[in-house]
Amino acid sequence: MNLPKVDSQIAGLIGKEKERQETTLEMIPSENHSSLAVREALGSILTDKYAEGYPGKRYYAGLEYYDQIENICKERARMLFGVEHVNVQPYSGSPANQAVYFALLKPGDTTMGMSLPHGGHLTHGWKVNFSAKYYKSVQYGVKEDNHLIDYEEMAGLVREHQPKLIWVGATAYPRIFDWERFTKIADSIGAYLAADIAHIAGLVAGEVHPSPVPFVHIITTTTHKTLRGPRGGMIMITKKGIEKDVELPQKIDRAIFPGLQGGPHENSIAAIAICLKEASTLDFKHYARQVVVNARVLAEELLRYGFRLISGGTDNHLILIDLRNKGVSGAEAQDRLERAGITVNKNSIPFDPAPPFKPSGIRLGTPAITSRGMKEEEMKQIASWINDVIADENNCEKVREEVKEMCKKFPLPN
Ligand code: DSN
Repeated sequence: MNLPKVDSQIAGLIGKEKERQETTLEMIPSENHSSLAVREALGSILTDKYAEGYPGKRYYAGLEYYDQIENICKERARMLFGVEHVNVQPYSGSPANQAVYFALLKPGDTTMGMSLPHGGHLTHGWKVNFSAKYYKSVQYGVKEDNHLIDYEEMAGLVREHQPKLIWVGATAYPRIFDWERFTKIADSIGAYLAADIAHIAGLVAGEVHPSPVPFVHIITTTTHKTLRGPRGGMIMITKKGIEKDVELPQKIDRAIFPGLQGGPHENSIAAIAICLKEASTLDFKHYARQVVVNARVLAEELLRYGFRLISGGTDNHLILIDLRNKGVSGAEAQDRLERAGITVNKNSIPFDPAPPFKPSGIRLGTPAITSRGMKEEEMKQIASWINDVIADENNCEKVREEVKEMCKKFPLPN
């Protein structure tokens, strides 16, 4: 390793972070442990060049191999998800979504998405985000009694406001999306339907969540969550998308470059290509299945300990706990669990009476711990630790030692 000689300060901090990851349970549902091959590509010489433009149509010389890498990446995404066109240049999920708006709407046009406090994403039209400041945003949500998406209310809002673009996707929704229902609602007014599958991309690739491909026009995703790649983003156009608008691929490509971005991060694109290869294997299908099984077992155990779960459980990789009956805020729970070596995040719950910075819930998930090889037995143990720590903060230190012992048996991938 050269880094310690060049910059011992940064090398030291990276070393400490590695040790933190090795000795704690990463349970933030949007995070994962990437493979060594992915990280080798990220740290490769590909970080050195500009590549503005697209393969075969660049604004810089010397890009023979960059072109090949980007084409391989696009083709792998096309094959894995079964789509017609892919752009792999978005720097991450928010820029990908921004490009969809930029390609399809004019400022002031109406867009619709699930509201952030009900589990949606900032870029789906939440009031502090560009998506609500530059466009007229209408938000749908979940029902108060069962926390499932209120499709009827949404259909009514669609009829009333006639949005040009409708988003489906979430950061804290533990259930399956009914793509068919969304497509009927969007088609009834001729709106573009976009699926943001950032959280569930790995579950879709692993065939444990229904694919939106037959139902939506556009799909955006990050590449670093359940898909287990580097930080990055992709935009995909489906057959249905091309049938609606034959120019959609060009509109999206032009929105990314030159519309919003400059030079793509080709080291990330190479790493995305590797993660897509990994996600095409049978091993990955087993992984995705185990992510869901682990989340379900964890949810069942938490219910046994008297935790209230939003929607009563989970169908995917994440769980949202309403902590109000435990007398502990989301922030306090996040802090206690961190002290115990279990990393989760405080999160608003639907209809949360508490403010967003001190919400009533925590969000946790199984993608990263499943990448370490943990299975049902470990989920039972983790639920018991969570219960101990939320019941009494004096248990944090004891649990911390036990977590360390378990982590030794499940090293990080590679
Ligand atoms: N920040 C991501 C998450 O944690 O879900 C969403 O973009």
